Amino acid sequence: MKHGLTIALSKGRIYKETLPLLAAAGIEPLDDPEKSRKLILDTNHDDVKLVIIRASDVPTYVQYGAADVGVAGKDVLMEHGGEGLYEPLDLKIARCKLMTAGPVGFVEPKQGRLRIATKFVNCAQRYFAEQGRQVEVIKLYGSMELGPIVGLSDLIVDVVDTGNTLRANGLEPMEHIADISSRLVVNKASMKMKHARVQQLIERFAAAVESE
Ligand code: PRT
Ligand code: MG
Repeated sequence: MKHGLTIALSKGRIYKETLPLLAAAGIEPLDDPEKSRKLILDTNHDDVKLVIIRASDVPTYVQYGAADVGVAGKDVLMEHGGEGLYEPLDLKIARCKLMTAGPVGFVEPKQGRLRIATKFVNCAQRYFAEQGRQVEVIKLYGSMELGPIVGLSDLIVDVVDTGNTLRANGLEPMEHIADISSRLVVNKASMKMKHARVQQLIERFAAAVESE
């Protein structure tokens, strides 16, 4: 949108936890993305729209200006690299940890390359390279927990909250890579061209985060 504001969000936990922040900024969606099949939701403001997309696509939409702002997990941002984006605010929602995990009692072999299954290929490569560990990273799009069970990989890199999903699959969290929370991201051109609008949103979100 040339004027107005387009906000990119993913369904599920990010949408749910962003709703109160939007409300604090006076923005109310007119539809529920969990019930509607619409990909663009109107709001109580004619010129404010929400686009509902995959969590991992949010940085791309904002980078290319298809959305002016968005909410994305730090895991997704680390993996994307953050080109073309400002990241002005930690929203402190959808918190979790990026970790390595492996079979309970796993002992790392002294020789050979570890195989790591993950959708966070760049994060995993960077983490192990920084430690000078030789690994082979295998890209998956989901259900990483299966990797070690079926012998696809030794370990996985994934986000962990309670750890229940790992335990249910005979795995345990091992090494902590990063603390994760969701961030407000802003397209660089929108930050200039729609400064007043974007700044107001940042300030209202910031106040709502503070009061939590
Ligand atoms: O589902 P899709 O493939 O479209 O994308 P996504 O899984 O990245 O989206 P979504 O909505 O599930 O997650 C959005 C963001 O929420 C992530 O990018 C993280 O920043 C954040 N977040 C916070 C989490 C979790 N907590 C979390 N627990 N994302 C995923 N999980 C997974 C976890 O990997 C496990 O498989 O949820 C499952 C349950 O976690 P446990 O540890 O409580 O069992
Ligand atoms: Mg998911």
